This record gives sequence, C-alpha cells and structure tokens, in this order.
Amino acid sequence: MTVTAAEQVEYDPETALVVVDVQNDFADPSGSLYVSGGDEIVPVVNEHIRRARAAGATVVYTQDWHPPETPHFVTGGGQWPVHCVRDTWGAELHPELLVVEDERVHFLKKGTGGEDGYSAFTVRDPTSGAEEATELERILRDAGARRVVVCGLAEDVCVKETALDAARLGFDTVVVLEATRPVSEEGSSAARSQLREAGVTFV
Ligand code: VGL
Ligand code: ZN
Repeated sequence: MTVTAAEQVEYDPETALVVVDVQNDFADPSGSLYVSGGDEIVPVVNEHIRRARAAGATVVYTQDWHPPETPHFVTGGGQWPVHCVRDTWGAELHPELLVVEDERVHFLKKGTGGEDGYSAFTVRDPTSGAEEATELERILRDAGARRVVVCGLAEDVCVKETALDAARLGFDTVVVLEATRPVSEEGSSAARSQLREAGVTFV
C-alpha cells in the first residue's frame, strides 16, 4: 500500500517543521553536490509546509552557507566538493520550494564561519571538532515547540544530524522519509538505524 507521508504527520502549534537545505547545489541535477532524487522531494516538502502553516506550526528553513574557502571542502582539505557558497546560485533555496514568511517562519544559515554545519542545531569546527550551538534550539523553545519534523537534504548527512540533535535535546522527533533523499544508500541505512536507536520515528 502506498500512503503519502503528508497524510501521516499531524501538524499543530507545538510542532516545528525543519526544512533542511533544499538548495540548488543539493536539489538541482546540475548542483555541485546533487543528491539523487533531491528535486523529486520538493513538491512533497511543499505539501508539508502548507499543512504545517495551516495548522499554526512553526516552519524553519535552513541553508548550508559556506565561505568560498573552508576546510569543509576538498579544496581546503575536507571531504566535500565546493557547494552552497554564500550568495551564489548553489546556495539559493530551490526555486520551486514554497517559501512562506511570517512570524512563525524562520530562516537559518549554517556553516557561515567555515565550520561543518551538518546539524541545524550545532556547528562544528572541522579542525578542532569543537561544537557550538546555533540559534535553532532557542527559536524552537520560544515558539513553544515540543515536536520536530525533519525533511530535506541530505538524509544521511544534515537531516540525520539535525534529527539526532533534536532528539538529544528532548524534542519528539520525526523524519519524513518521502521528503528526504540520501547521498548514498549505505549512508541511508546506517542513518536510519542510528536515528531509530536515538528514538527518532519515521513516517
Ligand atoms: C550537507 C554535505 C555537506 C547536507 C551539507 O546538507 O546534507 N551534506 N554539507
Ligand atoms: Zn556543506
């Protein structure tokens, strides 16, 4: 039986939908770190955004937002091709992503200081490994959120790290499988068992 995930998440004012990195470099086939199928999730994500807003839930859009040179990139000794460089096409939200703006909608840029910004809750210094909190937890607490629904890209990288942090911080955490895609299939199965172990649920 095929059931659309959008029918399985009930949004309410105590729920926050976190839309992770639906940016051209990940979601457009010509992006530098295109995640296979990343474009296909956009309409599903949009449906979640619509339903979340209709129910008075908080919506947070995150953007990977790197300086042109960072140890996060292969060019700086890291593991990733150059992607989501601030103020470039690749860092822009996908043009078909539904972007709504009001007092319950927030935008968060991560990795802006050259850190690895995998989780939307924490950035990590790629050399020292030191972690620092972003403003996301404060945003969600101020919004009265108890539950966090995570979607976007990529399942085995930023979606995973964001959901793990959300669970660690005590939010009831859900990942929408139809609204995410992994960089690799092996990464995906590893991510799912890690998430399951952390108490994260899937729809
Ligand atoms: C991401 C790799 C590098 C992501 C960000 O958004 O999943 N992946 N930087
Ligand atoms: Zn990145």
